[in-house]
Amino acid sequence: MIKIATIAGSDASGGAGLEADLKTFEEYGLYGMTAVTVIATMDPDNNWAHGVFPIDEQTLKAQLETIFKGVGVSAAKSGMLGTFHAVELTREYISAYSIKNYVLDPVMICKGNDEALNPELNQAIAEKLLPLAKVVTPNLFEAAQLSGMEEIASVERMKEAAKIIAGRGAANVFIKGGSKLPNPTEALDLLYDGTHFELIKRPFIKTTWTHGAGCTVAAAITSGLARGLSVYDAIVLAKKFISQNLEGSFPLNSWVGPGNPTNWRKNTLFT
Ligand code: PXL
Repeated sequence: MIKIATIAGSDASGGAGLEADLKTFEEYGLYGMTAVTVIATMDPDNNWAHGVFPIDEQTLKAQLETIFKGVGVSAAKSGMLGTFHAVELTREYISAYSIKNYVLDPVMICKGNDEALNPELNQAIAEKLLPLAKVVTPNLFEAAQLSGMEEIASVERMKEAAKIIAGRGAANVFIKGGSKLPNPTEALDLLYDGTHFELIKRPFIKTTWTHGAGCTVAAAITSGLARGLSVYDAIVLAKKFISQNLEGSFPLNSWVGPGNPTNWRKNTLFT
């Protein structure tokens, strides 16, 4: 059995965070493990406002010992880290256990917020984790934060940002254009491997709420790498997976709707 881990927040509503990661690992036929960094909750009496409850350093370290020392993994990803000690411990374990297939999802905002949760934490993520990342998966906002650029709203600007982020140490930079680019009928993402740019296009799937798509894409890329795919092939497969996931998205309540990680089974993802 191929083993894989996520160092990420728990989303009590189940659509994002490590819950999305685990569901994705499962669909790829892998054995998933989790180190919980924060617990995110949503308040049904206050417009689904997010609460974030950090896990203390000792408890996080004990989880990482279990996973990396106690079991071992073929690949790992990190998502919402939330604290400086989570950034530092992630750096420590990914490097001490020489995890080559490490995917950094630099989660800086939750859907709907355009403010970085903590700019200093984002800088720590850039400095300590980019040099370890086989792939980093920022959206346009996160790419601006990681590159120090202002607004990114064109493919040319995405390329500029990708070069800067690669210069900060990431082996491959995968910037998700999403719905914020001028032509919203197309989901346009950019992969830069330090030498070549590759534009990856798929039809844009319009959903009402989608929640957890970024987590799912990064988890799917990590899963592909764990299975031995190249970075490019892992990304192309992850894009198929997220398209089918989003085609099956559904409402949880009037605020939020996750994707459906099992939806690909109805189609032919792996053919
Ligand atoms: O989608 C970003 C995200 C990541 N991780 C956790 C979250 C969210 C958004 O809600 O709760 C734990």
